[in-house]
Amino acid sequence: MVLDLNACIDSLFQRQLLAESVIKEICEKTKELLMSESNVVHINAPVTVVGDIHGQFYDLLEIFKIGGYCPDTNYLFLGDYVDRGLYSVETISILTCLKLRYPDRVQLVRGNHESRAVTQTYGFYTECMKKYGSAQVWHYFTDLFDYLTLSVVIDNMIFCVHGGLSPSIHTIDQIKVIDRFKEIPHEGPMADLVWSDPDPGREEFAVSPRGAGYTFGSLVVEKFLHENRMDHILRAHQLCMEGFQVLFDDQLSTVWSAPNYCYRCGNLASILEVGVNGERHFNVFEASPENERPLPTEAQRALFSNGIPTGLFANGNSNGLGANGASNGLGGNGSNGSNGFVTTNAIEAPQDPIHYFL
Ligand SMILES: [Mn+2]
Repeated sequence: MVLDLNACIDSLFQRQLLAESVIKEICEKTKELLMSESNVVHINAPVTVVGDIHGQFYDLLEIFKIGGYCPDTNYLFLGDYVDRGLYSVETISILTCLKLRYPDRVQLVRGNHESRAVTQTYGFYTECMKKYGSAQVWHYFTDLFDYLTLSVVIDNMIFCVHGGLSPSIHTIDQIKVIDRFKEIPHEGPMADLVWSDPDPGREEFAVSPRGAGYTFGSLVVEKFLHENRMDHILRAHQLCMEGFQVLFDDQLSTVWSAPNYCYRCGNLASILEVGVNGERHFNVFEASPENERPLPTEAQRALFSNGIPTGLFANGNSNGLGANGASNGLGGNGSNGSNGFVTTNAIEAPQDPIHYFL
C-alpha cells in the first residue's frame, strides 16, 4: 500500500476518520521524522502560532480558515492537541498528517496532555476506544507523542514552549541534552517545560498549584532571556478569557486557541502571527458557528459524563466544569479560594494533576 497523504488530509477535512492501518503507518513514518528533530527546533518567521486545541476539531478547521492552509501558512502548534474536547482523534490525525506532509512548515511541540497517563483520564483514550473499538490507535499516537519536540526558537529571538521555564534549566543548551524520548516524567526539567506557568505576582520560582511544574516570576523571565540573548517567551497551557495574555513588560505571551473551551467556558481564542521583523499580532476569534458543526449526541454527552472526572457535560453534578460547588471544576480548586474563573485574564486551566496524581 502506498500512503497517499494528500488523500488522508482531504478526508480528514471532510470529517472522515482514517483507517487504523493508515494511522499505524502515518505514526511510524512521523516517528522517524521526529527522531531527527532537536529538543529545540530553530525556525524562521513568518509563522502562525497556535495554543491549546484540546480536541476542538471544528475550531481547528476555523483556525485554518482564519490563518490560512498548509503549506501557504507556516504553523507552530504549542501542544495539548487531545483530551477534553470531542474530536481528539480527528485533531491529532490531521496535525500528524500535516507534519508528515510539510515537515518544515509545520512544527508540533509536546504539551502535558501528550502523555499516556493524562490521556487515560481526560478523554483521548476513551474516544479512541469508542471510535475504533480498541486501544490500538491510542497506542500509536501516544507512542508518537514520545518523539515530539519540547521547544522551538523563532529567529533566535522568541523561545516557544507549552508550559514554561524550569529551575533546572538556565540555558537553551541544557534543553538540548534532555532525553525526551519517553513518557513525560512527574518531575524534572522535561516535566517543568510542559507544566509550568508564569505568575505576574512573583519574581522567582514557586510551587505550582497544579501539582507539577513550577510558577515563575519576572526575574526568572528576565534572567532566562538575558542569558540566552532572546527577547520573548511564547507559551500556551492556560485558558485566557480574551484568547491571549501578555505579561512581564511584553516579555512573555500566552496564546490560547480553544474558544468556548469545553463547549461552555465562553472564552475567546487566538492565534499569534509572528512577522518577519519579529512583530507579533494576535488574531482573536470565537467558537465556530453551531450550525457548522454537529452537536454532541446524547451518546457523546454520556461518554464525557461517565468516567471522566471533570465531566464535560455533567448535569449539575459535583463534577461540572465551573458548576457551583464543583470540587474539581474549572477554577474549583483555586488557591485563591474562589470558585469563579474570571478573576484574572489568564486563569489556571483545569487543575489536571490534582486528578492526575490522585
Ligand atoms: Mn497544558
